[in-house]
Amino acid sequence: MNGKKRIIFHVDMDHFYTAVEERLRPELEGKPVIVGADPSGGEGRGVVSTSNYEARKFGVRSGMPISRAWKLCPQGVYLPVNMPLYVKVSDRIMTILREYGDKFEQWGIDEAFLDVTSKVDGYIEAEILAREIKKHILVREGLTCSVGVSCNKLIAKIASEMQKPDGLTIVKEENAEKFLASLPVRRLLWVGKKTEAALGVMGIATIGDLASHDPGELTEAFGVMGKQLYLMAHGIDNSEVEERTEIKSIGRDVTFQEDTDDFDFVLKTVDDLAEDVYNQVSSNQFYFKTVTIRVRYENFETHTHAKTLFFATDRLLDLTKTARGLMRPYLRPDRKIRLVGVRASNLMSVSNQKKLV
Ligand code: TTP
Ligand code: MG
Repeated sequence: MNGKKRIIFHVDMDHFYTAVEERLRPELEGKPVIVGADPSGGEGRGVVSTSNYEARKFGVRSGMPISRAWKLCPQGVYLPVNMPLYVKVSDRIMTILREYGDKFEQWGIDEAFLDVTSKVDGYIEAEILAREIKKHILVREGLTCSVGVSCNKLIAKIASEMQKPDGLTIVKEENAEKFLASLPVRRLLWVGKKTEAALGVMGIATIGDLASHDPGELTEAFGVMGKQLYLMAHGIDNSEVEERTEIKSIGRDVTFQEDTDDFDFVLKTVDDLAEDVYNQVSSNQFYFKTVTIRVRYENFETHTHAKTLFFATDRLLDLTKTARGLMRPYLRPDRKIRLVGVRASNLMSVSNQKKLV
């Protein structure tokens, strides 16, 4: 730690699915647009995925039954969900955003956190950088987003919701508690309907109410979560911005019916496991870079051994050859094997990989 105060951005695209559709169909301009299930003239089942801000004026909201949306806004333009399109646009936006942060964390299809601490000196520079990011996305993708800027993820996320659409909200650390105080508790991450109701019973409606409540009583009512709620209400959140791929690795292992020293059989099993792993890796459209094997001997002594390749690959042969190579030193005439496993990690999605080329 260098002691420098962190500066964190939260970027959230405005009415994402409908915005992407509108960008492709200029004739939708100014109309209420709803993406979701087929309304079938008001008889449709399923829900609204999202609606643009014109449709929101009629009360249409994400998660609402599509039949209800139809009642509220029969004149709206209803479009089906085109997930591959939104994923493609999302990937491009995330590639833009990633460049701006020391650290980057995607959070859902249209949101990300950036830690920009080393990129800016203070909040004036942070504002300039946030405007630059907003402009970059607008010029490249024709889409607007809302940005929250603060000293941690919690406040940055709440800030980004404050002035949607096309917003920019900066909350300095010294103003954080005051900023939070009047907001409903529901705005805090992790506070769902149930917690909101339980807090309501205790007379807690706003984040300010929560902050001034007796922390002991909160812990009594909610356990560890109570302490967390109390800290959040005071604007305290030390969690890091950290990149995560949802699936970190894909692996398979097998315990033999009988411990074996038939090493041809062991290697054949490694090939089979590698093929299983490969099928799952490729059906998720991943490239992998690291291969790990696991061996358990008859006395349960267990070893893992990994190799990281110089390149990311999506070839079965790279997986089987590497796994076999890693396994060989463990095939010893004096030791029977009980279990073997193969794992691929350091995964990246094919779409990201293509962008690097
Ligand atoms: P959100 O960012 O929550 O919503 P939004 O981008 O449509 O609108 P806002 O301007 O308020 O940010 O979600 C992003 C996308 O995720 C949204 O465009 C559609 C999808 N989504 C659903 O499919 N179902 C849901 O219930 C929600 C909340 C979102
Ligand atoms: Mg959004």
